Amino acid sequence: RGGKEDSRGALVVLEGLDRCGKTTQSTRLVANLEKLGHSAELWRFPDRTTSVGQMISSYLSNKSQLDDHTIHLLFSANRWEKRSLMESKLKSGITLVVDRYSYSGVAFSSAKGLDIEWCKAPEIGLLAPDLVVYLDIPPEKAAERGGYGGERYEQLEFQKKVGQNYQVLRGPTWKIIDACSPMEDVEEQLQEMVLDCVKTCQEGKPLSCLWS
Ligand code: NYM
Repeated sequence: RGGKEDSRGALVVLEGLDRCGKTTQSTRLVANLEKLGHSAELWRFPDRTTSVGQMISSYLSNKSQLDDHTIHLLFSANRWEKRSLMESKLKSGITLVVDRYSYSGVAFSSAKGLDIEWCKAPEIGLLAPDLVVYLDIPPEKAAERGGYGGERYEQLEFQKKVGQNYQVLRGPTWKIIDACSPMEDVEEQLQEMVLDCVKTCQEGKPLSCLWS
């Protein structure tokens, strides 16, 4: 263990409330990693390009109605359909920066009142991130940022519940960044955390599965 043959890319996940800056930061992070000579890709969930993703997209834009359990399982299926590609990319040395993952799945669905353990169950066996960075922003501040786009869930009261659920999910692989800091400071902190994580994965840290 730790030899060159175990070297792999890192699985880095960015989480946070809607409008916390995840998309901007994950884009910048990937560009910075590439500049430093690392191979990195930006991924996001939901991945709206697949047929499952299109059902999710239509639900989010209120074009279709689905039972809460059903949409939860579709979000999960959307991660499962990408699992093997994710594994092969990581093993080929590519670092994946993922904008939302299982924690969004659990935090948003349980905010509707679904049992948290029930929400976690279909996520068991997906690849566990090496690092989860939570961009922390008070829900009121997020709501002020240019307003919400009008998709389902983009409401203050709902986001408050999501924020509480994220707190319950926080574990040892989580790092918190104050998302109200200037954009450049967030970018710098994030990059430092990620480079550290990329190094341990290059050195052969084994891949593991959720929930661990
Ligand atoms: N969302 C996202 C969920 O409810 N469950 C999930 O598993 C994931 C990945 O979809 N409000 C919610 C969170 C967002 C919405 O995400 C769309 P984005 O990052 O705005 O495309």
